[in-house]
Amino acid sequence: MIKKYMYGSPVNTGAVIENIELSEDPMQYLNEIIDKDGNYLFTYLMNDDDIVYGLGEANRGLNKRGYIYENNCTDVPDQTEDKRSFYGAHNFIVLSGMISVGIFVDCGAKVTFDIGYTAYNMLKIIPSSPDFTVYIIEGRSAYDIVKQFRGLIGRSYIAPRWAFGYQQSRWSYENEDEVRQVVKNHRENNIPLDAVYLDIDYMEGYKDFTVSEERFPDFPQFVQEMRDEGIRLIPIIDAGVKIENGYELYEEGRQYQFFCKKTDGTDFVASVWPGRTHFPDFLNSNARMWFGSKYKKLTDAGIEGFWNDMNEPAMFNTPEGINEAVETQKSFDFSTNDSGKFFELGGMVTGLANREKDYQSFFHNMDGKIVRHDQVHNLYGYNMTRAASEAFDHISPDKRMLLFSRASYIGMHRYGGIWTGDNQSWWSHLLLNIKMMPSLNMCGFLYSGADLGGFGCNCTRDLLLRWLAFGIFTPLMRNHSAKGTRRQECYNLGETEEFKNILSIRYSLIPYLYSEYMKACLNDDMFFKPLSFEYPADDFARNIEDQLMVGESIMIAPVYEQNARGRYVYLPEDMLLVIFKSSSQRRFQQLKKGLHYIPAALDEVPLFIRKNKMLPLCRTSECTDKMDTSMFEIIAYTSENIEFEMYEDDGVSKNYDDPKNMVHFAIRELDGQLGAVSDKTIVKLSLF
Ligand code: MIG
Repeated sequence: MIKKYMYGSPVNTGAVIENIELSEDPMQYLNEIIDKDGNYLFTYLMNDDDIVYGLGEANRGLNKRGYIYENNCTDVPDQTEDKRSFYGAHNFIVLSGMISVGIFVDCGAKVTFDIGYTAYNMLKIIPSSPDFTVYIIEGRSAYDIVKQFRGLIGRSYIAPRWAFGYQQSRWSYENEDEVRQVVKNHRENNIPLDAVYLDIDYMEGYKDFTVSEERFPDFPQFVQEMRDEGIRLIPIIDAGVKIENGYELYEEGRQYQFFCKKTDGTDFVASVWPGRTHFPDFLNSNARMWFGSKYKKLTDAGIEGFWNDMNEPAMFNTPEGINEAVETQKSFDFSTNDSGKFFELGGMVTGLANREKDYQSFFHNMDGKIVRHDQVHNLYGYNMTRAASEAFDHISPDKRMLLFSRASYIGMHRYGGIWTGDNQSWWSHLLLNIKMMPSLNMCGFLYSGADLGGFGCNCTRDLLLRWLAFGIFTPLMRNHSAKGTRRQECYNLGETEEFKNILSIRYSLIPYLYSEYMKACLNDDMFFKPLSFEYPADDFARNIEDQLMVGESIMIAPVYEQNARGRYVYLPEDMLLVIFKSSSQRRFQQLKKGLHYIPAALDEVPLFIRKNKMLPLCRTSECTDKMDTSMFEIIAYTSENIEFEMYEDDGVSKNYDDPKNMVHFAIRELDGQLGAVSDKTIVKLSLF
């Protein structure tokens, strides 16, 4: 049951696809308060054991209680525990306790969720704009509410199957030879690999949709050379367009008036990587179409995937900000050395990037309606990604493209995935990654992942091993790191054998992971679920945040602490423990419901098969192009007849609803003995 309430005159964010009538009932659950300035505030008194799920890409735990979140797309290169804003703004929460209710605040401006920060039992929702829509979702359980919400916002973006392969990135692989070397090192060490990323240095002067001729003399030819190796190249696209006479994008954007404007009608200027730039008005449908069409320059060269960056939008500074800082500096008098002024001066310089004041100084033309940026700030990266996605519908109508973004808002989940931005090579960020994945799924972001190994800081071998051991379960599995940090490719952190083994597990799991991902996309379901969604009556499972359900058959419990040789794992039912050392080396143990200490060496990946479930595995391969999915091995934990429907298609076309896409696996009693039955060849059955 979904009820809709409108306040002021909100712009259409496009987050919701279902047409829902405005409710005439008074709003239940939330108290509505209007302060003396006319601002809205909604409150709810939580019970001591209520859990609050949701918020997608946000800081802290799976249970969002105990902190305050300011949903305002922000470039946050330093994701410490105190941060309130991340790159995405996903305003959906589910209160789960005696009462289960979902709340979605559809608003392009900042929305604050104070979830027991000011007072432990008080939930406060504070939209920063008077124009927004609230959806209240009632349901049987938190999980049921999430599914209804997902129906409301529409089918999630579907990535090609090759995007489930392992992907290697670095800021930046600077030229052809460096990319070749990366591929060669993986292949020579038998470390599987499907894609290599091109970060900003592949461009000519950081100009979008250009390729440096010096670094990539024959780009289409090079793209083909890599394709022949089973490798896709994934270039980055930044939001800002370089101001440079003669540069096509700049000239056209000016001519068609497609850049964001200031009050005086001139194009807004900020500096980012290319130097002085203009920002395309992605909230304008013509500008979207125009910018989107430019991706063709790279798809024509054979490119099949992109990542959209800096689209919060991030900015280093603006001329206005610099002027203010300079004036403050001039007024600083050393003879009095006023300390107040001194700190103001410092703050002005460090505060030049991503200033709220700058976000309030430019405007969008939303197809005729002029809107100040801060009122729709959270829709910017979303619409950049939408521009690309809608263009792909024309450029390659029958073939899926890989596309993901840094900034996002609910609604963007239909157009692309996300990566979670600049984390650090910290153990705490591995744990954050684990806790964030189910929250992202609740908000529709299924194709997602973090920079494995951590973006900033220097990664260590053990951290990368453990992070990959979790990453083999995330749809986007990409190792990425920042300029200036220690080289983080598997072959740069000592012996390669263990890395190769861990990645071999990923490749043998791809048919299962892809199936469960596709089923989640097609049924508005989740790929990663908190335990409480599967075992709602289990009070112990309810509070577990470091174990996740992955698809219908398995549970994972990653090790995320340095020097740990294993960890405690709670089993909400009897399960079969499988400890993988590689795709083909594994140990099994049947375990009873309850708490267990599970040893897991640095190069081991434990997973748990649920009672009466099975896991199909194929043979590992060096890239997805070479996967053989005609033969399977089945690990099953059952003493009864069971079935598993595996979704499988060609991985690139869009024929999702073809009944032939369901592959049938069954464990059945034949002649008094359980055996495996399938349309596929079963090479081995491990039955417990
Ligand atoms: O200001 O393109 O989050 O993944 O490597 C940094 C360089 C810009 C931020 C992205 C990161 C990327 C980096 N970018």
